Amino acid sequence: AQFERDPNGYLVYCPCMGRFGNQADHFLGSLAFARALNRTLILPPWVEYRKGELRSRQVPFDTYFEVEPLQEFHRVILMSDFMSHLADEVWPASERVSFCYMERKSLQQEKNDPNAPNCHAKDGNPFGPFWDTYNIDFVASEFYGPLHFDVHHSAIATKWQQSYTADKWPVLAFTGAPASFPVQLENRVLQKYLKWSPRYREAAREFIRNVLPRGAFVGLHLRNGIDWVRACEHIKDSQQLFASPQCLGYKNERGELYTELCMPTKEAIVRQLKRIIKNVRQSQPKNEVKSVFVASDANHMISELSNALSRMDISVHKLPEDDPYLDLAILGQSNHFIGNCISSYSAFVKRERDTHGFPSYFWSFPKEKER
Ligand code: GFB
Repeated sequence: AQFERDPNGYLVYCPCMGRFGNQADHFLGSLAFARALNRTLILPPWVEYRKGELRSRQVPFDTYFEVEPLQEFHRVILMSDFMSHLADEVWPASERVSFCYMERKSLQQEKNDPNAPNCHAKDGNPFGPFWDTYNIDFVASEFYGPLHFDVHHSAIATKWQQSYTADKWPVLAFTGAPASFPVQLENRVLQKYLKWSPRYREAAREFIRNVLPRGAFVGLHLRNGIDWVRACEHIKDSQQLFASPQCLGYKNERGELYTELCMPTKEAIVRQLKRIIKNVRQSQPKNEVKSVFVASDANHMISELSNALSRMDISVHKLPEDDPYLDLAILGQSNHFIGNCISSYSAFVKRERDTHGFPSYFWSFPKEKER
């Protein structure tokens, strides 16, 4: 049978924190966690937010990524497949328990609420819409603290298995991802099992072939929307911010945070891009850079970059319509990539490129003075 029950049990979670980059970090950690517990990972849909919409949208996992390559690493099943073919038998509605570390207060809850502590797994957006997508309601809550998810540095997986055996707890359903953000160093390599779906692979290939001029191209990620400007203010009082360990190291062994790492100036962007293009001209004269592809959430700087590069005969491009996933797929294929060290969206591209041995750089890194 195609959908045979896994006697070792299942694990499911809501990617309830952040947008795609955050969810991807969490996915890699959850995959490692499911494998350490030897439970099948139920592949959740990606949670997306559209302007003007009150409820998140749930996009099936395989819209963007293939399921099969993941099987090489560990057993996985699409959430829709699990719910329609296995849930009745494995996880009947009367036995659905939500897992959280400790009590989560409901948004409406009074201070001295007489009700028993609860995970309130469906409280608010995206929590409610996520589980509603599959008509899942919870009948009880389970607090798993002080267990945690760091399966690489402790025997915690065994403790999970002892506390929650598969026969008594066939499905562990987590309120949030059983993983850390940013992704643990040890789990970065799991990126190699995330392969773009044929639709995105094809779309990226077509754009590169039909729109970009023949020859090498540099991919840029410019993260500069208003949410980002605000987020960058936290640089001042943090050791790490979002994906910063990808360039500074997980223990800041390659330096401390500084503002330009988060918000490079326009001048610095142009300077660094030109320098990289010149370096490529010298080191790889046969594979000259002919164009630049810009991905951005806000300002693509198309005219500034076009002006700066016109004398080098290099054209600057972006997608005709906003598509965060196609942007990612194209950046992954560029000959050279410059991303934002703090952004987990850039981090996705960097990890994917690392699996292919493609070169990547970060804006304003290393720090100007130290270069
Ligand atoms: O992916 P994400 O968690 O990365 O969130 P960061 C940024 C979102 O902005 C992406 C859009 O999922 C996209 O929807 N976006 C960013 C882009 N860059 C691009 C781009 O080049 N092209 C397109 N089309 N869309 C942080 C979060 O975002 O932002 C934090 O990690 C926090 O949780 C902070 O919310 C403000 O890591 O960049």
